[in-house]
Amino acid sequence: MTRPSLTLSIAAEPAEVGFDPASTALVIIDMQRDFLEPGGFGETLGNDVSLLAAAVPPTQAVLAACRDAGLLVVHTREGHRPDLSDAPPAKLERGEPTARIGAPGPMGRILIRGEPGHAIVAALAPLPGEVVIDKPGKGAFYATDLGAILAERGIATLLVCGVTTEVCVHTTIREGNDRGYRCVALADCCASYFPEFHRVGLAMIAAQGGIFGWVSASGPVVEALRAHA
Ligand code: C5J
Repeated sequence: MTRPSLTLSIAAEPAEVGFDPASTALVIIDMQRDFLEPGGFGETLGNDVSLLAAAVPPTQAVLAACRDAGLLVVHTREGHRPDLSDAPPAKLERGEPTARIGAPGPMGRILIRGEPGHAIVAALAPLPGEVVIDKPGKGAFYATDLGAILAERGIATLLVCGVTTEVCVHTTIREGNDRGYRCVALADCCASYFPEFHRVGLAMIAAQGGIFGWVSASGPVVEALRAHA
């Protein structure tokens, strides 16, 4: 049975955007300990990981509202197989040898699936049954079954949260846009180690009439879903 379509409207840049909860997925990109907590991949690259913390509470609010409204929830994790067979040399050879992907760290081997650092932070932990996509690249579509899962559920719109704005969030929105999805970045639910990159990264999405998406925020999504409940 097909569900009736319902268009909710939210304020966004460059213009208001509509979405039907039945064909919308919340996609939370790489909210992993390796990026948000000290001792992980982000810190080994020389970053101040505390800069990402601000995105967690608004993402929690959107996640709760989406769960209550029955939206498809997708979590992604960047990481590699323990034997590194899915990690190209060009990705592995960057950084200090003692702090590269696969090297031991305080939260286990850096960016390796199954290690403590690879897990999603406790505040945003997936519920049993939610989709978790393990991705070897920056984009969530590359070398994953995300596209097949979204197609099977008839998804047309992606509400995108996560870290970092200009790397994995941007790459995923670009990939999604090229595949025909309406992609909406939720600004306060995204973060970067470089506040300027966060600001400019979001501006790039919405510029030129929304060249590859829209930018909104947690508040409008939560309000729209709560009003519809
Ligand atoms: C990075 C990501 N920044 N999740 N990964 O390497 O954005």
